[in-house]
Amino acid sequence: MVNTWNAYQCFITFIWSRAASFIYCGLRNGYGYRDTVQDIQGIIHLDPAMAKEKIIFMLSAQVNNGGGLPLVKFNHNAGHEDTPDDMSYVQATGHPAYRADDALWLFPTILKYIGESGDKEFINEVIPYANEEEGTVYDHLKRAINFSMERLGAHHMPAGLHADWNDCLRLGKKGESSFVAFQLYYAMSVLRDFAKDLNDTEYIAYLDEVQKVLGDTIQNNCWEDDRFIRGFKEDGEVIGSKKNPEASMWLNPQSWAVISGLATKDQAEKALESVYRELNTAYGARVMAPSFKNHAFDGALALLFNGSTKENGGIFSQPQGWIILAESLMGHGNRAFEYFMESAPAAQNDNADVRVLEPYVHGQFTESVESPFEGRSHVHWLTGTASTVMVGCVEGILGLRPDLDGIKIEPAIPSTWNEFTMEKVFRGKNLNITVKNPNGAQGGVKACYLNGEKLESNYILASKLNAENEIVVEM
Ligand code: IFM
Repeated sequence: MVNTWNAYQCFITFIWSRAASFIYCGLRNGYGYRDTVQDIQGIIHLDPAMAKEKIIFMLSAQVNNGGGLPLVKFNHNAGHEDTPDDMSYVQATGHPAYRADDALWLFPTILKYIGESGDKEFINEVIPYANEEEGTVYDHLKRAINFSMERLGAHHMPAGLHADWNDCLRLGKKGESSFVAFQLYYAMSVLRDFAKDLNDTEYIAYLDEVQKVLGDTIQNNCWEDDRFIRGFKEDGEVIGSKKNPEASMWLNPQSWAVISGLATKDQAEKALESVYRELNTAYGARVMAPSFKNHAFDGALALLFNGSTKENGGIFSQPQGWIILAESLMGHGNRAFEYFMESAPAAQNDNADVRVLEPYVHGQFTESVESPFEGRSHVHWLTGTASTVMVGCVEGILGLRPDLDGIKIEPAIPSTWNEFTMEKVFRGKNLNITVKNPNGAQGGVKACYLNGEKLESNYILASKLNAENEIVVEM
C-alpha cells in the first residue's frame, strides 16, 4: 500500500483535488481550500518540487485577512479575486462564508515541505494574496494565525464559523471548535520554529504568550475525565460531553490533542483508550458516537445522514490517518498498525462483496455498526484519506520525521516485527535504514548509528549525511 497504491492515490487526489468527482459533488467550479492543501502532504516526500508549486498556488488563494478562500476557482487570478465578504464571490461559488480551518492546514504542509526539501529560503518567498497585497510565506502564516485569533468565542477558543474540518458542523461565529483550537495550538508551535530560525524574537515572545493562554483555555474548558470535548454551541452548551445522550465521543479531538502536542501523557493515554473502547470497529474508528437521532442541534448537519454513515457516526476514512499518527506518536505500535489494517484496502481483498470498493484504493467513508451494510465503503479515489494515511504510515508507523535541520527516525511498529528495512531519498541523499527490534518493542529507540558511528539520539542532522548512508536503529 505505502509504496505503490497509496502513493498512486495521493498523486491522483493531488492532481484533481475533489474537482473531478461526479460521485462526490457533481461538476464543481474550483478547488476546495482545505482538501487541496491537505492533499499536498501525501506527495511531498515523493516529489517536493511539485508540492512547492501547489503550495505557492494555495498561498496565492489566501485572502489578506489570513483566511483561505473556501473555493479556489479554476481560473484563479491571484491578487484580483473577490472573497466570501463579496456577494459576487458568494454568487459565483455558492460558498457564503469562511471556514475556520482552511488556512491552518498550511502549517503542517509547509513544515513538511521545508523539512523534506531543506528549502529554508522558501519562508522568505513573496507571494500575492488572493484579493490584494503580497507578503512572504512567513507573513502568510502569521496572518493565518491572526485570522483565528480575531475570531475567538466566549471561551477564547477559535470560532467554528461555517465549518471546521467537519463540513457537517456549523458552529457559527459564536460556537467554538476544539479541533480548530488544537490546530491553532499546533500552528503556533510550527511558526515558533520558523521564527527561531529567522531570529524574530518579538514574534517568538508573542507566540509564547498567546499559545500559553490558548493551551490553558483548552485544558480548562475541553478536558472531561477521559476525553476532549468537540466544542461549544452558540448558546455555550458543550458538544461531545460524556453526559450527552448522542455524539458524546468524537475521534478528531482525541487524535489532534496528541498530534498538537497539547495533551499530557496521562490525557493522551486516556483519550486514545476511550477512542478504542467507544469508537473502534472492525473497519476502523467511527468519527463520533452515538450517531445523532433525536438530540441533534441546529448546526449538526450530520443529522441529514442515516446513523453510522458519513459524518453521522460513520467510519470517516480521513481521520484514520490521524489516529494512526497519534497512536504512533505515543509509541503504541500495535494499536497504530491495528488501525492501519482495519482500513487498509489491500487487507480487505477477501471482503470485496462487503466493501464494494477496489481493494487498492481508499474511500471517503465506510458504513458502521448500525447499518445493515456495515463495512460498505463509498466515494473512492478523491479523498483526503490518501494523504493522511500516507502521513500516518510514513511519519507515524515508520517514524520518518524530517524537520528544518534533519530527520528523526522513531518507528512505532507491531511488537512482532523483529526487524525491517527502509530505503529513503532525503534531500538527494540515499538512506538505507535497518530497524532492529530484538526485544519486541512497540516504540522507543535505544540506539541509532549513522555509517557505523553511534549518534547521541535518533535525530540525524542533514549536514552529516553522505551520498549513501547506512543507518541502523535499535528499538
Ligand atoms: O473535510 C471535509 C472535506 O473537505 C470534504 N469531505 C468531507 C470532509 C469531512 O466533512
